Amino acid sequence: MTTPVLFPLTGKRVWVAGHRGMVGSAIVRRLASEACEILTATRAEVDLKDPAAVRAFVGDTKPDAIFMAAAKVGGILANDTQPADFLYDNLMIAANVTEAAHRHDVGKLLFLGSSCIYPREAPQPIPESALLTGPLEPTNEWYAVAKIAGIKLAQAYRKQHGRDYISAMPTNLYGPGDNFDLQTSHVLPALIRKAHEAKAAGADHITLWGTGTPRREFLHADDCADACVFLMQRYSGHDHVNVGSGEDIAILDLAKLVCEVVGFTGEIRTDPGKPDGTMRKLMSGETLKAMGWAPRVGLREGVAAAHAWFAESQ
Ligand code: GFB
Repeated sequence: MTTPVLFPLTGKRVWVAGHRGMVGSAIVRRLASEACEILTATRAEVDLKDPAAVRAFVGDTKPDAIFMAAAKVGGILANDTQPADFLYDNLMIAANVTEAAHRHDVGKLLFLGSSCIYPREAPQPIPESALLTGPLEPTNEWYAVAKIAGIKLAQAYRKQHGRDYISAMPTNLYGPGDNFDLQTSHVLPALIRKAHEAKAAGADHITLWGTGTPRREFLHADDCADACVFLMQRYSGHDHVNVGSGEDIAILDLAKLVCEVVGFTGEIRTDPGKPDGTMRKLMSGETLKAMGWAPRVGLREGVAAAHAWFAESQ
């Protein structure tokens, strides 16, 4: 049975912070089927790292609800090489938006985190209760610490001020509008690009980073957006909620799937000189499943759609 709606979006003014990003744009697409007014601001209009600018925007536009989809994001290498940016930018964004929401009486806020908040050696599948039970994965601890602070901000404003601020923790996401830059992207867009370009160039191989043995769970951005809208409407609680697909795959098997979808038949090589990161981070999706939510986009279908989007954008 699906959990009832506690916070209807009908007639509400809803700010999607980060509406140009992959997740933010998916939330905007998803909200098109709700009778709400969508508010957006570009980075040039409001710098989310500037407290006064965020406060002024929220005061002027008076949203009823905020989806916090804005973040500095990137793959394993970007996280590992720009720790100050990943920590500072994400801390500032979380703190500024949450504080401005409280000051201007925004009724509901959903903060979006990441599965990297969990300890490196967390039990698999990872329950929400594993948060802060052990050391983090070093390649992304800076981003993880900022995202943990975002969860704690939502909980603190709930506890001290009675605010209905909640958090969702999505797994590794992919989809249209993803970052396909090979140095800074996540693995899935990187593999799509590598296979696509190798096929076009008639190359005989592509090379993965790391050993290919780590496992990752992937969720399409449209499923993530649907889960965020679901939680915004139907969840009110202190604890963050995992948002995943419930299945993971080894990176080498993912590469094979991508090559099949793209039509690249060459060799797949590995590069153990590049970091593997955490070996596994499959989340438990039981909380959200028990509320009546399920993902819709299968991995092969989603990869094909992401590849089509990439090919068209070239
Ligand atoms: O997606 P990814 O960069 O991030 O890497 P994480 C996942 C796995 O894919 C790692 C391997 O084991 C990589 O070594 N991989 C293989 C590749 N080939 C490639 C490639 O060409 N590019 C990339 N990027 N990876 C991120 C965190 O961790 O996940 C962030 O750094 C965030 O903080 C995000 O949480 C969701 O899954 O390791």
